[in-house]
Amino acid sequence: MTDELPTDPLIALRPWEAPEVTSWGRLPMNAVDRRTGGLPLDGDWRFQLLSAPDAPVGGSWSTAYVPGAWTVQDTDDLPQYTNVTMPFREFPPKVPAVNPTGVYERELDVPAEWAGRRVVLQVGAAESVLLVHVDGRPVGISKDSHLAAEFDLTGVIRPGGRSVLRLTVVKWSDATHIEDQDHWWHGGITRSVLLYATDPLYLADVTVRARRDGELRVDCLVRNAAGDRALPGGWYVTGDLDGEPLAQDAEFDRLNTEDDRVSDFLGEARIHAVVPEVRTWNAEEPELYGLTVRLHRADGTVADTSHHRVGFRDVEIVGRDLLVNGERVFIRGVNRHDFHPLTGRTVSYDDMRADLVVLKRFGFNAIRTSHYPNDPTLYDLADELGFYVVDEADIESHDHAHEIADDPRYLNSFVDRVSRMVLRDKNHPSIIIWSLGNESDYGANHDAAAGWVRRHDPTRPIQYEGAAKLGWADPDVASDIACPMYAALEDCVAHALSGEQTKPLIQCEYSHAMGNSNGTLADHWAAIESTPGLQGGFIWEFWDHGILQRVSDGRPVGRTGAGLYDNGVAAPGHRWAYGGDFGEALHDGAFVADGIVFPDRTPKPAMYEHREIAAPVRIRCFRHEGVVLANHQHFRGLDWLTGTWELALADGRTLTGPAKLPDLRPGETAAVPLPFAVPADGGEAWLTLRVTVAEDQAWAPAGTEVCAPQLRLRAADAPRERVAVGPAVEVDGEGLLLHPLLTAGPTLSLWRAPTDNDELGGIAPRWRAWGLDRLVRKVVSVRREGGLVTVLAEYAGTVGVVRHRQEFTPVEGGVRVDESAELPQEFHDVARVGSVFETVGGLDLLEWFGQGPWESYPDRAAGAPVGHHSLPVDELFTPYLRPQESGGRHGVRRFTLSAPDATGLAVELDEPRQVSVTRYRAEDLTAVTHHDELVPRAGCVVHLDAAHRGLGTASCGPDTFPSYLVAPGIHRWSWTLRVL
Ligand code: IPT
Repeated sequence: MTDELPTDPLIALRPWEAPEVTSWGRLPMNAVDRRTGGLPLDGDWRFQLLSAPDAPVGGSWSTAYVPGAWTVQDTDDLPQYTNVTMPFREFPPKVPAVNPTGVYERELDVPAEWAGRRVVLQVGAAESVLLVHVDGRPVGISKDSHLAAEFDLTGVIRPGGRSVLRLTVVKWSDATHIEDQDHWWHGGITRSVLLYATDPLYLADVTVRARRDGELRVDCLVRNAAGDRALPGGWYVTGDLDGEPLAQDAEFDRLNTEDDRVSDFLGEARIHAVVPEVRTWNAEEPELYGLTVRLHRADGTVADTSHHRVGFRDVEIVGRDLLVNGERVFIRGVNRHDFHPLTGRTVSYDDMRADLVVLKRFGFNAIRTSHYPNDPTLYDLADELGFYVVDEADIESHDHAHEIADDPRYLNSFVDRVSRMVLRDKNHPSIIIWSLGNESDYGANHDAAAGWVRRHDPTRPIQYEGAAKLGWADPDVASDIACPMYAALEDCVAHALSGEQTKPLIQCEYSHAMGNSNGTLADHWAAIESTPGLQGGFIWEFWDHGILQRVSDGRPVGRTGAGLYDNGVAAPGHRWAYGGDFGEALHDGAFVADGIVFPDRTPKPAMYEHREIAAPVRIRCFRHEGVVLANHQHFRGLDWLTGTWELALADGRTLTGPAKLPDLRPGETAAVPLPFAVPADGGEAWLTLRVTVAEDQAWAPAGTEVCAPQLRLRAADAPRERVAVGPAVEVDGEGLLLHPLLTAGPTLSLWRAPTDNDELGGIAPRWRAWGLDRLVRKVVSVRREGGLVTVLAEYAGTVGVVRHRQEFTPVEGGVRVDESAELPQEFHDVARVGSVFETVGGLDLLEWFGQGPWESYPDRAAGAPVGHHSLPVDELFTPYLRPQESGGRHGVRRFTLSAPDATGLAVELDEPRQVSVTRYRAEDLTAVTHHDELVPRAGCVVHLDAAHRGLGTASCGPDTFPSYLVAPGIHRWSWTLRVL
């Protein structure tokens, strides 16, 4: 830095500490989509990273790839993760003097054929202030890190000539204080850069409104050379829909043009048509029409063209219901960030499509673009694949929310960000709600932005959690939706039943997916589907934001890391980095890993829970009608689906047969025949309808399973009596069972490696205080009587003692273990009560009759049907980024653990129990912080639980429900161990 005032006016202005400067020289945002080539400027640029925006640019350049954050491109400015806390101490609008600033430079060869045309530079996204220079001349400034900025370069560059384009990106600015979202901090140009040319006479904006009755209105704004030249006479606009000219039926109005002399520099025109027998758009059947709008010169030649995909649909709020095409649709939503484990923020078409395909396959129909406008392609894909979108403006002032919401210096930026989002995205049928931002308190700046939207786009409701929380039914706040975050289910239900509800209640965030989580999701949906006034919500969140990191040098791998991960796990020598892993002094740890998919988009088990809860087809049993099938969709028939019946019997048999789904409209039900007779014998019987896609869908090939609803047709037989046969079992001096296949006999376990919910919800610290992680076992007595051996032991914690009794009875082929544990009142809420033992190595296959095949827990067991399942032991464990309790299976009746030669052990449980078979002891999991540090044991660690605490969502939001807690008092359980 020098003491002299910088000569460059863009630097001298210090726009990075001037909130009232939202842009300079930037063109108005618009929704025109020309889809014509232009000149892509993506690729390697000359690059240097300065320590501050006013530091001199040196002569030594490296390269940086555009689009991409420099924080993952081998610079010394690495990613940092903080949630609410700002990464620096300065108060708004100030920022630290040390302020990483990337200078990107490249040559621009401007095509000679652009002579006479208007030339525009588009920078897709830059974080957080963009300064543009061409050949050293200042051209513009832009803020708003997740929306494009366009600059008119017509008079600045010379067609046929070569210019030097410099984009300077300042990382910290006044805008950073309103971009305090909960994800990684990065810097750079994170979306594509493009140079394009238009005719001097051009479409400045196109607004499409298409209603479900077929009415189509297209409003066009027309300008001449950026509005500084008068419009030529005689111009007009035409349009066609799916190739059919709209002109014949269309009424064409040229408003405010030279005819009435209202304006000679801004042309306004409207195409108005009614499409007969229109195919309407909804998330289930996203019917789109292709609209082309053409601007003609007086001689009929085309000056400009814009392409749009139109979905005819209505959104309205009637009473307390949000209606799409008159239907009260359930919002099965998720919050989605633009995230990628290699690039940080930059996402490709293929990535976004893959995101949405996964969501569709798992029953989601809605996305909140948390917490900023997502990449523009996301909305095209949402239109095409069928999602309801809450489009959210890039405003989160979390750490200084209260001060900023009413700060007039930030007024411009609030209105700017909300209005630019609406101007860009207004033509997407998928967007049904505008959101004013996230976690920014509520102030006059929000009302100003809401006022702008209400005037510009009266066709969609607005939501803003910060306003709604002042009163879910308050008519005076800037939110048409009651959109709380992490509200208690009972409060939502109470509100809906109170008679006071005036707005749809759709939680903007609920069911926090951090680690092993999403307990009680089924309870939420049971309430939502049965309580008028409740309409759904958006799970927090889609991604675990783990950045792929080399363990050797701690650096992000960057763009070239494809293939260095698989199935949710980073390749050896790599790991998924979370907060703190890049040496950040200030960070929020693993809170950034809170998604329902792993960083490589591998679904977590909770996804299957969601899939089942969202099932389009449900079955139930009526004694007189037999099996009844119901269509739970809002718009679609069942013709796109087919199915297979599966009957699992406790005796090991599984009968299958094709299912013909009846032709049902939404909401209809019908009795359906089974392709087999249910055998009179065989014990407990479970009927599953495996529903698959009949014909290829845009998001799933034929054969993809979409749900597997299940019914119990017959309860289990009464348990067998215990008959002692054979010699007494052997126990050691400590009263521990000796068995050739066990390396550690069964002991009592009250502990699990705390989940993120256990830790952050405050339960695990309490467990540790009680000493549950280090209970001290003491044998009280070992009694031998007949064939029976009874062992009494005490397990002492810091505040209480648990009395544990084991009775070993020799039975046909093995040993039966009857256990009881008496928990004192002091241990009133523990992780589990059950047995844990360890096996010899080599038993690598688990086969079980119970819920599966994926991981399930007492309050997350709706998506795992009962049946005969089988998986290698190594695949039972879910590789949560921060190791924690994992791999459980709910409702297990019996299992075998076997070696390839079919030797091994078999366990039969007295009733369906929570079981886990992994390579890790709980303390192995708590000893490390990342999955890659785990060293699997040769044998298996087996837990059989009489009771296991639900998972809940307490890392952010409500804990599990009382019915899923493990209470004090006496717990009893029995199991039989046999050798195969
Ligand atoms: C809520 C935020 O909106 C979201 O960005 C994320 O941080 C989430 O919590 C937790 O992961 S805000 C919370 C303080 C209620």
